[in-house]
Amino acid sequence: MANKPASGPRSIALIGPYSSGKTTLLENLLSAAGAISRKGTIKEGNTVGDSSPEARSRNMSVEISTATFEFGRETFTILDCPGSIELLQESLDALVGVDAAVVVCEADADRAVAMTPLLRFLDVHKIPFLVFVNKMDRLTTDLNSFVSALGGLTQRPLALRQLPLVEADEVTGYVDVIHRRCHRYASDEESTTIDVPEGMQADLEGTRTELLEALADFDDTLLERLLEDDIPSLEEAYENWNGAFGAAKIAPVLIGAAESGHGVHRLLKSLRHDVPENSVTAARVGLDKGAECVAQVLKTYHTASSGKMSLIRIWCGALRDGASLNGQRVASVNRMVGQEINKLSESRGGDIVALGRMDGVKTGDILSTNGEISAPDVLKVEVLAPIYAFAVKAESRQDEVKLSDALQKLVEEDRSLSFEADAETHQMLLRGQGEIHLQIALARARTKYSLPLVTDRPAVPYKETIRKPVSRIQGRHKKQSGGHGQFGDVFLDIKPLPRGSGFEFHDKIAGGVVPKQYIPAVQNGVAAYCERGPLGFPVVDLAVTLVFGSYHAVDSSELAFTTAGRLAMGTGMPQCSPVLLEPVYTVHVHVPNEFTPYIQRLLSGRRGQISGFEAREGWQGWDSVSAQLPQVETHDLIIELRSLTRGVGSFDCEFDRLQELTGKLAEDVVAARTTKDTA
Ligand SMILES: Nc1nc2c(ncn2[C@@H]2O[C@H](COP(=O)(O)OP(=O)(O)O)[C@@H](O)[C@H]2O)c(=O)[nH]1
Ligand SMILES: [Mg+2]
Repeated sequence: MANKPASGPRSIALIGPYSSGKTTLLENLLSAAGAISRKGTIKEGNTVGDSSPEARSRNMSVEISTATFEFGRETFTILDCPGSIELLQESLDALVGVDAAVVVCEADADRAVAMTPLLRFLDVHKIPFLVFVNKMDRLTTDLNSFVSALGGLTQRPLALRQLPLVEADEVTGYVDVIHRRCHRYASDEESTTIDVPEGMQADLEGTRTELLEALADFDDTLLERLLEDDIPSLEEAYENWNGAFGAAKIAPVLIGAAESGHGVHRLLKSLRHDVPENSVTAARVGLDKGAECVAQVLKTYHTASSGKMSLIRIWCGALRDGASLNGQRVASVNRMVGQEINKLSESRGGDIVALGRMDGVKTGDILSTNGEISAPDVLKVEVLAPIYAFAVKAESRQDEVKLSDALQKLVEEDRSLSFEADAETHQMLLRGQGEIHLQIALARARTKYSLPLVTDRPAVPYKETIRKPVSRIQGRHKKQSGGHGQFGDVFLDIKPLPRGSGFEFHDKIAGGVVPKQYIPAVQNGVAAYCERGPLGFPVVDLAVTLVFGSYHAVDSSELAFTTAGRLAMGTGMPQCSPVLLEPVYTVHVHVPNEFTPYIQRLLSGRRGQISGFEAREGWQGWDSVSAQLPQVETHDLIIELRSLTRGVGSFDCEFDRLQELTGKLAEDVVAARTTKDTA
């Protein structure tokens, strides 16, 4: 094989489930490339990735770490993405900006389904990827069944590029399917070549044929030759391979054990050979033309030492210090390696670099010298809808002002995080993708912004209404304690209205028994009462009619009539058979259809009324189950949903209506409301 000329910088994202070994793999790639001399480990907490205190304390990646290194005269930037499903937004935002992805996973067929959201995203956005099956040192399951389970989740055929060499129940190396060569792993070094064992020959030829057939599926010449038994040469197979990978038509599967460096050197060589260069990727996304510098923001960081940093992918053109992007001067162009930030004087197409202090620039933005280029569809990433929330407030009252500033920064760093004051409960709500996601945000608020927060369960905005009418209820306010007295006297009819009608006030005073100017005051008193009814909640769906009353020429006043109105309500409402109303949401739960029956049980168990289920649009093998679910049951729905569906289930929901709540549940809500008041 002829050596290719050195190409420009290329970038690769490491993605895959939590704990599959991505951060370990990054460390070992850096070591294999000679970029670091001492390898860190997750256990010792000294890897290049995961350098933030939140990551170290949890032993998991909480945000993207980047590392740039040289390998054989070529520059690679690796983005080590967090694997937790709750931190998915980070990975999606970054994936659109890389030349290829490495899906790092363990050979566990049962857990393959957890990778559906990522694989689907790679397919929709036509991003080249290869699979690195890690932890082959723990030979617990069957590689073939895993690969076929994974293959069912992507439109692209998966092709085993290596077969494991098993000696004495251990994977000690691999057979290269294209080269027909066998390699035995040598610790941390390039492997040694040995003869392909006799027993593996048949398997090797079979896998090789499968691979060629997969390639022939979209290459008619190759197909014809295969039909005529004209088997192509190694060079031809190799070239086909490369083009097919870069065009996102096939996904190679490599194996190894990152922790011991096994298969890592081979992976590095594959990346060098197979990952498309900038010109190919930029053409794929349609940003390869013109002399302009065009870039995209993949991630925003707020660092302690250098302030805001926008990690960008340069699609085309060159970028120098002092240039302008979207009308803003670029203050500094930097290389980020873990926590280290180093200034660069220039960068070019294919580079991933961090720009300092670009105010007003957000993750996902397309930046260009003329500021007029908008994102092509393939580069647009949807922001995930929030599915979990905490009510938050500053631990100390003096920090209230700092609160919104810190939350603003957190939200800038992570688009799937949001906060707002709830209009009805007046709580400040921090929303995101799950409990871990929000806990990480809270830990950051505490450490990075010195803002300790306390959390609470979000309150449900219960309401109440009445079921029976009453008439001519009197409210009489009279005070005569020397000087100017107070006098107001009203009679009200109160009656329930249909759900959703709100509050109505009518005036049926005849003969001026309550003078005109006092009527709005009565209405105000009634409305003030309705802010908190007999059960302790805002009252809705009722009509109140002022039917009679009396006044005093000297002592009557607006205030006296407001009080009279409120008194009449206080007397009348408890006689109207008040009832609690709880908000009910329409929810759509999305799961692989093998889980559909569990979800129906889950929703029924949460007082849900299931309205049906159907195939989820655009998601092969998935269902969407629809139901009406009380709001209080949506709060931690995602936690149980994930535990029932290997982490992949999700839902969306919207307010539908208020519904009567009676019995023990209602009593508990009212009791809790009363306790809160007296506490
Ligand atoms: N047995 C074994 N364990 C590994 C291997 N690679 C990583 N690990 C371990 O798997 C755990 C998760 O690794 P990490 O790199 O943090 O995974 P990430 O969440 O994908 O970044 C750590 O305890 C690693 O030591 C491997 O090749 N073999
Ligand atoms: Mg990690």
